Amino acid sequence: MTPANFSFKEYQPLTLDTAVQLVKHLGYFAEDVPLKVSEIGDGNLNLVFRIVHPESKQSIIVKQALPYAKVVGESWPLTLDRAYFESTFLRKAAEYVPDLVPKVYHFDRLLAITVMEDLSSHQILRQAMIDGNFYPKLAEHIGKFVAQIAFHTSDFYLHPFEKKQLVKDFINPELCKITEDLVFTDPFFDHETNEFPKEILDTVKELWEDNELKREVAILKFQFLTQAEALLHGDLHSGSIFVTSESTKVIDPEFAYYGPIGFDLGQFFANLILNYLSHEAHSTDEQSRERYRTFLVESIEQTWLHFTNEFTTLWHSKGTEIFTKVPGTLETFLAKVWKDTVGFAGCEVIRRTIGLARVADLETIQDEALQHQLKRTALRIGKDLIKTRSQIKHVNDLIRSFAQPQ
Ligand code: SR1
Ligand code: MG
Repeated sequence: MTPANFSFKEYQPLTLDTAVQLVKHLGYFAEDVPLKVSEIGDGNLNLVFRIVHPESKQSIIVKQALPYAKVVGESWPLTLDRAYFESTFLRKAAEYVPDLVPKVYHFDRLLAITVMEDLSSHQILRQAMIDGNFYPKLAEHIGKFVAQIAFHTSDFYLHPFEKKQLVKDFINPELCKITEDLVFTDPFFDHETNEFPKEILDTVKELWEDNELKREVAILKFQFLTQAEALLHGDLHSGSIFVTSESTKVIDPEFAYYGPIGFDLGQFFANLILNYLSHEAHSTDEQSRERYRTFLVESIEQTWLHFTNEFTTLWHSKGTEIFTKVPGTLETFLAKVWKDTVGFAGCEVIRRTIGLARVADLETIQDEALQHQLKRTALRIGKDLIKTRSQIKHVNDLIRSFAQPQ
């Protein structure tokens, strides 16, 4: 029975009961079957319900945007439109990389809900990396994911009218503003959203007083604001990736918008770098630490390699823009993407260390002295990536910037 106060015609946050009623109402399960339901959302923003038929084991996910940011509370109102951006991105991505995203079964803009494939056979990459698990296909999958979506939504491939229509469809001002503030602004000033142990205040102050750094961050922020190169996921950190040893699924693209291609790669690399640092604490012995760090370093190398190979193949086989035929144009463009990737990675390393929405990789380290030391190291690495990105020409230079004795 639908409670009298619940209507599928106006927005209301779902409860365990109404989530079940909804999937039955939509016809995914018969009215009379008993279902198991749990709220499993552990992200910063949304409700996520997993609904299972205990006998057949058939299961489904209902994700609903809340009208505020869950990580902060009702004092931070947030548009429900992000559910639209998420489902629209997932459907677009499925045109090019169907195996790398969850299937969307149903979207309702009014209720801000997406009904989608249950991926509970997978694990969130962030925790999986903290646990030291290996994912041999990760680099290939993420390189392919970024290259396929970026190329097929860029001016190198689309007719200019079609591309500009997509740019319009993905004008996502509220979610972009979060990134503009939390990634590109607040961490570089003494702002109330920052949080860090008082023991590292001296290092943080150095960062706030570094005007050369701030001028470079300003350039990166304005690139984020103005360079509509391709459709981006917009929040490609290790909490937005589900993995098994064979499969990778990119989730949570509610921050999707048209931006500089290096932003997605930069966020991904930054989160691998932070995990690399955190293994100073999480690995139990030197040998396993070295082995795991080798995996992380190779994942960065291979992601860039797969990205460039895939992008290059698409450029030559499907490029429609006349300048794709001019020798050297591709190399110049990829060099630009690389430089941006390094700079954006630097910003992400810094924000995940001292800003809002920090990462479990560092936050869960119990040895406080070690945690503080690693946070200082992370700030130094982030700063170097931003300031010296023009000299970091090759993926090996990037690796040298963080994979040296600490
Ligand atoms: C208020 S949202 C905080 C962060 O969570 C999301 O995953 C994004 O990374 C955002 O910056
Ligand atoms: Mg998210």
